[in-house]
Amino acid sequence: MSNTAPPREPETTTFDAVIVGAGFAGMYMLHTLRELGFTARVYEGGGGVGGTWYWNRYPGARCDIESLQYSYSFSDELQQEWEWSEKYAPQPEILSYANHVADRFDLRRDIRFDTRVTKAEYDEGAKRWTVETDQGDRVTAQFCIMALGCLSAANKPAFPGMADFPGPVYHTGEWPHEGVDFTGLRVGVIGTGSSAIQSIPLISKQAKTLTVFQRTAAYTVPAWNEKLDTEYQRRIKADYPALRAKARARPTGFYFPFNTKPALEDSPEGREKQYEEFWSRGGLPFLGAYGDLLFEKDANDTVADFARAKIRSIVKDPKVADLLCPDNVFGCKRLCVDTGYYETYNQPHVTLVDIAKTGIERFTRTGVVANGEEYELDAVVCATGFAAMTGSFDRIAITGRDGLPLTKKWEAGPRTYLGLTSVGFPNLFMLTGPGSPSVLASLVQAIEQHVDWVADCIAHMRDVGAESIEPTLADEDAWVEHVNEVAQVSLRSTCSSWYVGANIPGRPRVFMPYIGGFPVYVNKCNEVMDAGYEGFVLDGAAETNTPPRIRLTERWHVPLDMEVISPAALAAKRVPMV
Ligand code: N01
Repeated sequence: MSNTAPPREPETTTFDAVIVGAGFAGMYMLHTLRELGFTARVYEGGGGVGGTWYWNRYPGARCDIESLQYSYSFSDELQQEWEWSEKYAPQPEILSYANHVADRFDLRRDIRFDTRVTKAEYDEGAKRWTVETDQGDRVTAQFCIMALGCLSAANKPAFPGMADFPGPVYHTGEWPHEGVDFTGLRVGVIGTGSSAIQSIPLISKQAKTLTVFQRTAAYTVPAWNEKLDTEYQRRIKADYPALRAKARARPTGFYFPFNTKPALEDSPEGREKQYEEFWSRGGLPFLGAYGDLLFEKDANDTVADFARAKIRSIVKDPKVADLLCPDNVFGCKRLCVDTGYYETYNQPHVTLVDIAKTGIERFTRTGVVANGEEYELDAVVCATGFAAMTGSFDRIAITGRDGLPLTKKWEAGPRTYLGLTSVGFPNLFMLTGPGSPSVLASLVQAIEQHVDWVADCIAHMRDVGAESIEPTLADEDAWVEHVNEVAQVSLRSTCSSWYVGANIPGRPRVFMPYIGGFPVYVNKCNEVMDAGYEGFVLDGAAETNTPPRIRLTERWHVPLDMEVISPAALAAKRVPMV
């Protein structure tokens, strides 16, 4: 589904770094390394930059963190010159932004598009990585930087009989560039996560009939998206650093007003008022109504009841409303944000099919069978999500020291030090890898913080003449244990979500992102660096007295003096949204 790239000669060059992926992470990594005087090659499977925003072109795709925050902060000129049109920008605008960044910083000349990395192998003697691609490239680099994206390996279940179905079957994460016209068609959508919830209202506007197959009902909060007020944008830009600083100090890495008081200490009337107030603000900040919602089941029950009452007030058919009411913990799976999702089910041509018990039984020549009944369809949309966080690593044959495959090391779940590195894989960095806040933070900020840390680290290695960096097993084990321990504090670890790999049969069940809060994590990364890369072994360093260079990382120093973000607040279960 990418543009066809002109044929080119396979490369056999050597670089300081190979970067895999030209999404927001790969682009900023390239820019930063070039600024520091390193050579880098980026390989990108798509025909253009943008990663997630290149592939996810389904109707209704848009960000659910305000665009003014869901954007790079590293260049003030960039954040000043770019004008967002809506509170939550639609996918084409975010993709234009990514292209603007690529042009502005002249990134394309070091990116090879339509090129998938197939293999990355560490040569211990040379202390370098050899990277191979599906276009015949075979290059070497001291550093291999995985900028793969957390949600980029599409989950495409192989339903029985799929080959017999003559109509098109789309996946939201690999949407045709030319768009899809569903006018007059009988359309089926499988899945009811964020992608489905964004696309269903728009697909229903075109389709003759729309049948939604739901395995698990999801909670969704209205976005109340709107044109971005120019005066508001002007005010933010007048002091953009202030907004960025406030965002960095938040557990999620993005700013919105929230409340740390416990729901259970409020009266039922007080809670109702508070939930109404936060519902009217809409979006993910709804979870900031109280501090204990993701820690105390009884508190969570109050918000879940409120959300179910909202569903029942919108959906006219009580049976359909019942099916749409989730019975799990509110916000346990990632909260969805919608525009007119529940209202869609009030239309007579839209049908909701509960497949919780039987799943999709099979495809046929004329449609899809579920619960023993055939639904006649012309086209099917699989909004079935992704093999999150580790799926994109699994697609590359990554082999570390002593021939150790990464898939083997991560057989029982990912093991990393800080979500950045893994024992046995020297000089391999992961941007927003498992064990870092990644998907629980505003991803662009999480990306920038990782890129800055990695760039400072690589520059320090050059300063001291170090050939390789690798965490110690003891420090990695301790970090993995900490990541798991903190996850247990949150109700988020209790359900079968993609955070724990439970959306795909056979994957190990491990809570993958770090849930201790973005600033707590950032400070840990900074402490590690300040202490001379504590927990790492830097091999071959000639100059041992050179202090770590904290050039880019400096801007991520966050005071942990706010009650809401301190580890103590986490222990006291008063940190909204983690
Ligand atoms: O994927 P999902 P998504 N048979 O995994 C169902 C980000 N994102 O693409 O819940 C039948 O959430 C599955 O059922 P169940 C965001 O982080 C952001 O929607 O596993 N059904 C579920 O209903 C989000 O969380 C935005 O029981 C099957 C659905 O398919 C993440 O990406 C927009 C099935 C998959 O939901 C993933 O979202 C879009 C099967 N075999 C995405 N397999 C923004 O708003 C899966 N399902 C920024």
